[in-house]
Amino acid sequence: MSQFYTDRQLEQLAGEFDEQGFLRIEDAVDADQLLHFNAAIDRHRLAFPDRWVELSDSFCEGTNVLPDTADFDEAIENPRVLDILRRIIGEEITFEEFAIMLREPTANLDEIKGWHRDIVREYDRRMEIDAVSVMVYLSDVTERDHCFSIVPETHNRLVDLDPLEVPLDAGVDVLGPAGTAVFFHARAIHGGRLKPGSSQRRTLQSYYSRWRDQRTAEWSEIPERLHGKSDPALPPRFYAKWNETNILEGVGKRPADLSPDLSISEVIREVQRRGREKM
Ligand SMILES: O=C(O)CCC(=O)C(=O)O
Repeated sequence: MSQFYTDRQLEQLAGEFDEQGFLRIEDAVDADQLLHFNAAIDRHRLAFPDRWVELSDSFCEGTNVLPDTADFDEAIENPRVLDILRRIIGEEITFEEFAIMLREPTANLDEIKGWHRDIVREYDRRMEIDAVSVMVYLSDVTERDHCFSIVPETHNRLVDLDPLEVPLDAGVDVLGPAGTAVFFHARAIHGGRLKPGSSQRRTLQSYYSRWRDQRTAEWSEIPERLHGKSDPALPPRFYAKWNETNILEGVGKRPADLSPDLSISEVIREVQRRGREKM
């Protein structure tokens, strides 16, 4: 039983997600949580600059922050989001990955995150992608701001569409006030759309899948604080992948040929570069 949605609402939301490949709800996070998350980001960047990866002058990401702080646990476990995810994925739902994304104002509008599918970049392997991402906006995203864009139904009915064939101006820009949550299927074609007058855009992003599958990415360590937790409000195997070493071949996996001396940031940069080559 959800305390936020009726059964009928959950059914409608899950139905919309299944058909469109994405879903947007406002007020997933309240004003106090927004203040808390934004302040936690500032603290983390100051205290742990090495955990942050810059993939371009507009793209900065914190990918392995959970070992350093419990500040974002409530974003991963947000019941307003989880109630919907449980309907979409079922009780086998498990947490995969968490990242903080900052999209900075820039005059360089060449987007590093052009149209793509997540996790696996090879077109022929697109059916292996089976995860749901939830992106929570911590700043307002207006038509003037860099935004997340998605091509509806490309997770399913239009799954044969190749990201390389999608025109730059296609897709739906998903705008919304701070506190909005956007759920999207990782197989749906999506990307960032950069705007010349954008403010800094801040988002939190979590990925979820099923606990029986391989892990989709190994960038977010799941600390004991989370996997040792016994919370009846959470799905039963929510942090089951904390020690999973079987990682899906793709942009979530450290390539075996890279030097062990490279930091996670350097590895992610290289994996993203190789991923773009494979498209
Ligand atoms: O919203 C954005 O800026 C891009 C997000 C994206 O492409 C991704 O999360 O894979």
